[in-house]
Amino acid sequence: MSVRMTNCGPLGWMSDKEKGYRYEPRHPLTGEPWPPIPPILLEAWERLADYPKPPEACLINVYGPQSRMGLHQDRDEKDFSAPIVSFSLGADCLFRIGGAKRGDPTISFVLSSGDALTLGGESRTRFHGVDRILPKFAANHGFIDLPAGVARINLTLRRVG
Ligand SMILES: O=C(O)CCC(=O)C(=O)O
Ligand SMILES: [Mn+2]
Repeated sequence: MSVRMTNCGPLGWMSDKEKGYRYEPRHPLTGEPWPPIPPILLEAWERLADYPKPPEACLINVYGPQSRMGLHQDRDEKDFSAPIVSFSLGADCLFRIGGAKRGDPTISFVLSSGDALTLGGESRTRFHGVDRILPKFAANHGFIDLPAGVARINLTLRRVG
């Protein structure tokens, strides 16, 4: 996978050969609980999610300049009534979103650092992905100081259900 992942929050999304994709309360290597979700993200969820309970997971996707994420649906959560709230940091990317079926028409648009995107209601299970990181700011993302080799970070707040 070209995107590296980690988590914060009570549950973290992970995968291994034995059990596949799932949410787990602990880091698979350290056995430690994931760190808490930063208060600023919980506050953003309260403003954007229109959902009465706090997020249970924050998946952190770490993109290099060449990383991409294929078209997929987020379906490992039981509770589709809660939205997924996504935040972008660092380099711009070309984000693609379609319909409920893989073959449905898609549109693409740029997500920039500081953008928030909510997938809720009938859009909760739309196919979506990241076509590519845009070269502008991919190597030098200006005001945001990311580690070497990291172009973009995406944070998604989720209810697992
Ligand atoms: O990086 C993004 O903007 C999308 C991430 C995503 O779709 C996911 O983590 O399921
Ligand atoms: Mn997704």
